[in-house]
Amino acid sequence: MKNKNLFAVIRSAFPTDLSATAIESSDSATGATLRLYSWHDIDEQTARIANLLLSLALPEGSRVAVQTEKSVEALMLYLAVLRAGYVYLPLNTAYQAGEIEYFIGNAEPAVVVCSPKSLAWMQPIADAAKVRRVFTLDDSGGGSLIDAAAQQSSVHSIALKEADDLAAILYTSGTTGRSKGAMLTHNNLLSNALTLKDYWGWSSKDVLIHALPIFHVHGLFVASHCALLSGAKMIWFSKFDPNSVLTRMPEATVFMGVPTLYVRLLADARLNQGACKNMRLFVAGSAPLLIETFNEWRERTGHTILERYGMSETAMLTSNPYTPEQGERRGGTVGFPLPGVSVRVSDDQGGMRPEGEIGGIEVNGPNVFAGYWRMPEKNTEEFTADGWFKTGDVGKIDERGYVVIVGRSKDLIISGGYNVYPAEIEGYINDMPGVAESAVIGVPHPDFGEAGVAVVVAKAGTSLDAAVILSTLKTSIANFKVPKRVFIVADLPRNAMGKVQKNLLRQEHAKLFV
Ligand code: MCA
Ligand code: AMP
Repeated sequence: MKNKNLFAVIRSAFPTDLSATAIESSDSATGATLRLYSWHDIDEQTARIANLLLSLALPEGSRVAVQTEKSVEALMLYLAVLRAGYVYLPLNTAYQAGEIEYFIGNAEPAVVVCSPKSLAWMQPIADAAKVRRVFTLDDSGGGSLIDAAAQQSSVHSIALKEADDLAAILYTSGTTGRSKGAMLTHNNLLSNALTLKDYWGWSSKDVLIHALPIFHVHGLFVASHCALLSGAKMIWFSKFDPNSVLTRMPEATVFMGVPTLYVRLLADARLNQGACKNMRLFVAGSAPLLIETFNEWRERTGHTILERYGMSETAMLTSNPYTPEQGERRGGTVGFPLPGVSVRVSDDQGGMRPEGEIGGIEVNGPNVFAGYWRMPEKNTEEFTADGWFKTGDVGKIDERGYVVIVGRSKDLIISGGYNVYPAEIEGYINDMPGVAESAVIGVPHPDFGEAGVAVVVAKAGTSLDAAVILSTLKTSIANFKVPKRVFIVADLPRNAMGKVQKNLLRQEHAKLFV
C-alpha cells in the first residue's frame, strides 16, 4: 500500500541537498535572522518528536492538543504528529482557561503541549480530562517537549496512513452552542495543498514570508504546506509586524496575509515597488478584502493581490487566477472554484440559483472535511441530502464564473481574520449580574475590517457599567473576541416576531470607527 500520510508526501518533496536552509527564523521586530533550520533539521527533529509520541504507546487516532506561541519547533511538532500518525489539534494562543477547558474536554486528547506560562492552569484541566502527558514548548523553541525529544532516536519510519484517516481537528465556533471540531483527513489536506502548489506556480526558488499564526488553516496549512511541498524557503516571523516584513520583503517571492496585514503594510511608507522587487505573488484571504485595499496595493506596488476563499472545514475553495491566461484577478471576487472543487449557489429550498443570482454557497470536493467531531446531528444539518457542505456564506457566481461573496447567513463577525461568534459573547454578557439581554454586532473597522460592538440592556431596577462589562469579558475570553465598545440601552429593536433586528443596530453604529 502506498502511504497516504501527508507527511510522507511532504518528506518526499524535500530537496536532495538536505543541508539547504528550509526555514529562517527571524526577529519579529527588526527582521534580523535568528536561526537557520535546514531540511535535515526538520527531518531529524520531527523524527525525534514522533518517536517521543510513539514511546507513550498512545491509542490509534489519539489527539495531540497544542496551545503554544509560534515557533519553528511548534511547526515541527505539527509535522511530527502527522509523521507519527496521530491527530493534530491546534488552539489559538489567545484562548483563556475556560475556553481551553471546553476544547480539551470535548476532544479528549492523549497529549497536551502548552506554553510554560500556561502550565499552572493547563495541568488541572488536562488531569480532569485524563490527558496522559502534558509537555511545554516555549516561544524560543525550548521546554519539556524538546528536552524529552532530545533523548529519542532521530530515525523514524513515517506511520502508514490511509487517505481518509484523520490528520487534524480544527475547532470552529457555532452560531448556536459551543464550538465544533472539523475533522480533516490526510487527503483533505494533501489534495488541497497539491492543488494550490500547482495553481499558484510554486517552485523551490520561492521564498515565503510566513507571518501568520499557525493555529488556523491560513498559516498552518495554506502557507506552510505550499512552501514545504515545493522545497521552498520560509522567512519565519513569530508575529506580524510591518517593519520586519518590509525589511525582509526584497528577498521574498510570496506573501500571504489576512486583509488587516495588507492594510497595515499600506500604512508604512516603505511599501513601494522596490520593496517588492522579487515578489511574484501576494495572496489574501480569511476575510473580505476591500476593493480600496486591492486598488491601493496595485498602485503602490505594481502587484495585483490574488484573493482566495476558504474555510476551516474545507481548506481552500476558490482562487482568483494566477496566470493571465486563466483570467484577470478581479477585486471584490474570490475567483474561480479550484480544480477538483465544485461550488453551487442554492435557494435554500432544495433548488439552485441561476448564474448571477444570490443564494447560499454550497461546496463539494476532496478537500471537504469528514464531519464534525462527535456531533452527528451537525453533519445532518450542515450537509445537503446529496452530500454538499453548506458554507453559511451568501454569494453568487457571475457571468464570467467568478465567485462573489456578498454576506453570510451565519451570525459571524470576522475581525482581523479571526472569527467571533456573537452568540458566544452574548452568552457571557447575559450571565453577568444585572444584564437582561444583549446583542453583539460587527461594524466596519479600518484596521480589523469588522469589529465587535455589544449593545446591552439592564434588568429593571439595576444599572450597568460598560467598563465593568468590558473588563469582566477580558478576564474570561480571548482578547480578540472582546467587543471594542459596549453600549447600555433601554431596549433592543425587535421585529413583529420578537426577533432582535441586528441590521438596525449595525446601521446605527456603522460609523463608529470609520
Ligand atoms: C488583536 N486584537 C484584535 C485582533 N487581533 N482585535 C480584534 N480582532 C483581531 N483579529 C487586539 C487584541 O485584543 C489586543 O487588544 C490588541 O489588538 C493587541 O493585540 P496583539 O495580539 O498584539 O495584536 P496584533 O499582533 O496587532 O494582531 C493583529 C493581527 C492578528 C496581526 C491582525 O489578529 C492576526 O494575526 N490575525 C490573523 C488571523 C488569521 O491568521 N486568520 C486566518 C484564519 P487589547 O490590548 O485591548 O487586549 S483561517 C481562515 O479564516 C480561513 C480558513 C481562510 O480562508 O484562511
Ligand atoms: P473559518 O471558520 O475561520 O474557517 O472562516 C471561514 C469563513 O471566512 C468563510 O466561511 C468566509 O465567511 C470567510 N472568508 C474566508 N475567505 C474569505 C474571503 N476571501 N472573502 C470573504 N470571506 C472569506
